[in-house]
Amino acid sequence: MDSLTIVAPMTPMGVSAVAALRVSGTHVRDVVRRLFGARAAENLVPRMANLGTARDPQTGKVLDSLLYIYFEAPNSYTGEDVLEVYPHGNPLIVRDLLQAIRSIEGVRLAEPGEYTRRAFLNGKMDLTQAESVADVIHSANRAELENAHRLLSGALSKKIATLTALVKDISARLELDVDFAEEEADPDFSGWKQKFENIRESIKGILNSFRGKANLSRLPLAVLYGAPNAGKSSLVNALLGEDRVLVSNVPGTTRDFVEVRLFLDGGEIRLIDTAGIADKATDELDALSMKKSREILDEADMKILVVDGNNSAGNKEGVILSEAQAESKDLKPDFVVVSKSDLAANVIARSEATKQSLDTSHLNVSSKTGEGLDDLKKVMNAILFKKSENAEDLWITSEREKSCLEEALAGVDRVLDLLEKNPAVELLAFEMQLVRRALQSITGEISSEDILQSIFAGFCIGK
Ligand SMILES: Nc1nc2c(ncn2[C@@H]2O[C@H](COP(=O)(O)OP(=O)(O)OP(=O)(O)O)[C@@H](O)[C@H]2O)c(=O)[nH]1
Ligand SMILES: [Mg+2]
Repeated sequence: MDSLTIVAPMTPMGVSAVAALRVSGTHVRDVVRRLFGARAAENLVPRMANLGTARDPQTGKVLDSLLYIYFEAPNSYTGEDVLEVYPHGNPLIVRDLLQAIRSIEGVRLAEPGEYTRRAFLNGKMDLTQAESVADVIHSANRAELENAHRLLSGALSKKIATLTALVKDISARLELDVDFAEEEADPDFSGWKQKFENIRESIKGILNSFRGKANLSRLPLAVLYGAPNAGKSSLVNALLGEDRVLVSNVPGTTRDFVEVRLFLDGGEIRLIDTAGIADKATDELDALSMKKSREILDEADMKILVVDGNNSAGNKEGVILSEAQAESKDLKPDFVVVSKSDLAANVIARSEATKQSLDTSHLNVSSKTGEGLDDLKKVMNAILFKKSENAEDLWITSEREKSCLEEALAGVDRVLDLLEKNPAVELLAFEMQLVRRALQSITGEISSEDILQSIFAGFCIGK
């Protein structure tokens, strides 16, 4: 990869109040001069917001009046000279501005992840941090995001550095032993074994924390199901706070399942409204709808059974809930919503037992008055975003880091195996070196062009 100055938009190409572009490299001052004039370039103060009029360097045409900030190397994201410009968020302006900057000699469009790649190459962050930048951007829930922030702040780097130092220290002593090997008849390995066992445990601990990204970015899925007319679609609308799905007093209104996105405290979820499931299908289409409802329930992380609170003989809590039980014999719900609590002038809506909501397995809800909706969201949040036991938990998400750790672990296993056999010290030293190199490649102390290429190719443009 060359060392030209790079430019890219940092924000998506759409209409917004403000957009942002970033330029990084040795030609940044030149870019300021060509866009904003010689005076602007001379008066450039690092880290100060400037208001200016950007003009096309070729034609002199005004592109936009905007804010820009200059960061002087090495005090910038990439460690190079950086210019950030904040035009109005009109895609036409962003394109023209991008074109104008690209046309300046020595400047080209940035590749995906190239800013972060340069930040790594200039020692601004190590590889575990660079990889976590993508996690910070793409985390789909709060727990993931918090972990990504811990990785970005170097929590894993620290663990790996401690391990590497330990391995280095033992290696150094081994090499000393290799030098004096002739004098010593039988080196004593007993103390070392424990040290390696400890290193093995630490590596295994980090390895076991691995959670694949594919799994991480999947949004949790809640599915509403129940008898026709129970009030499922009304509940979706009430949870969203808008009339998104069709509601009517005709049973069988919802035929195909409808999916919406809902924001809970812990993050975004998928919420699916299904066709009512009756004992008997009224026609072929009805049978098909019910089959689909059952299929989607198989994928659910949380099955919410909606029972009609206004449609039960006697309206007794016991009756409604036993109905729910009968209904759910083959589809065990994770939670039961008793709907239409505004209508049910009944025991269940007034019952103290059901009002202590959160720790019970059912809740009275009215889509009309909003009763119980907040509590329902809390329950959904608790079930769909299970809190990790320890707020300080750290897990790795990178396949690359995982395979480096596996390599290190295999090396330590070989060392432990050798130690059993009273080996030649040279052999031990050799294996230790492999372990050290595997650890060093996690943080990128050792890296190759191929590795960097594969890491940063997955980033977005402008990051
Ligand atoms: N008063 C009152 N009526 C409700 C409430 N929720 C739903 N309803 C009414 O109950 C009827 C059925 O509501 P829907 O939301 O369409 O029921 P559904 O479970 O989606 O029904 P299907 O799609 O046919 O399975 C409609 O007439 C709604 O207006 C509520 O909380 N209070
Ligand atoms: Mg419906």
